[in-house]
Amino acid sequence: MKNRRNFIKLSALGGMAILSKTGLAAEFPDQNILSKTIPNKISKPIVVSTWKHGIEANEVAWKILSHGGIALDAVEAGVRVTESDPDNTSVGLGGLPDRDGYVTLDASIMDHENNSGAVAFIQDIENPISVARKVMEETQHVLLVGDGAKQFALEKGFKETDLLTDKAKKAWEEWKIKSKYQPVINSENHDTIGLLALDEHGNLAGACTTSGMAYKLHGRVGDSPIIGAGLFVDNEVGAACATGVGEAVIRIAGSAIVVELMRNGMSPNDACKEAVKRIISKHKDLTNLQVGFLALSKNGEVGSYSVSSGFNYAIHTKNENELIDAKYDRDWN
Ligand code: SD4
Repeated sequence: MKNRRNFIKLSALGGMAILSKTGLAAEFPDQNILSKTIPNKISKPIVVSTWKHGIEANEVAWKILSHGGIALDAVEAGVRVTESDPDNTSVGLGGLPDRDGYVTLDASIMDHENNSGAVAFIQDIENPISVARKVMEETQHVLLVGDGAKQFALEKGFKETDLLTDKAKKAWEEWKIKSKYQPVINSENHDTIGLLALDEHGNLAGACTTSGMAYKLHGRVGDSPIIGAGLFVDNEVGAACATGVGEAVIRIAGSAIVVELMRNGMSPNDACKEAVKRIISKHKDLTNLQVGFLALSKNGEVGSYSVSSGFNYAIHTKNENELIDAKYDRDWN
């Protein structure tokens, strides 16, 4: 994974960054690091999202937010860009399949009134986030899975699309030779997009969508469609999303915990760090374990933390849309 991502490595300092109350790093001699530090208070609107593909998603979300649009529309429109990108092998169309060759997608969405919708293990639908929104707005349910989710989508006018691109199929065929058809949980393919927005009206929303762990067992569902695990929004406090090994996130109710810690007074950064520490404390074997949390508070403060180095996120404010390296607990090596 670290080879695929061209992030600016903070080296050993990344895990030890100490921020003062003004958000300025207290003990970094390196000016590049200082210039990458996020100020604590950022005026709304603001949008943040996981990984490098978040830059493009943010652009679309920002167009909505900067014209007075609502956070819910922004988060849906933002992640649809990633879902519809055939070159992105970890979300939506072009996602790497499960070990049997099926592309199965998970997605969830939440608005500022705690309304939530999700789909899991859905196939042949390019934009599961929009299906999740329909579940939220047009049913009494929160989560639809598998064939039922697909049937619902088709009834709502979504069209059936073959999501397995030639590129993804080729990668799967190569994987089958090397892997002896074993499902692997490794450090690859952790590229879910989670996107959180605070609109001009002061309301939060979030969206999370993924093709999940590549070459997973058929039927496996990760954290992304589980409200409170891959995504959580509480308009009184803040929003959080997760990326990485979904099983580890589910075990600690990751995103709900981050929001709850923020409710109890922690900054988004400290809350993400505490959730990461909790994951680390619950896992004896940290080999290849990556989980990253991203959080946005009600007042527009952003924080992030990951188990291992390599996680980054995109943040769009009035000034710019830039990629930031998350702080982390340990280096891959
Ligand atoms: C999952 N959390 O299905 C997702 C994978 C992921 O970035 O985050 N990719 O476990």
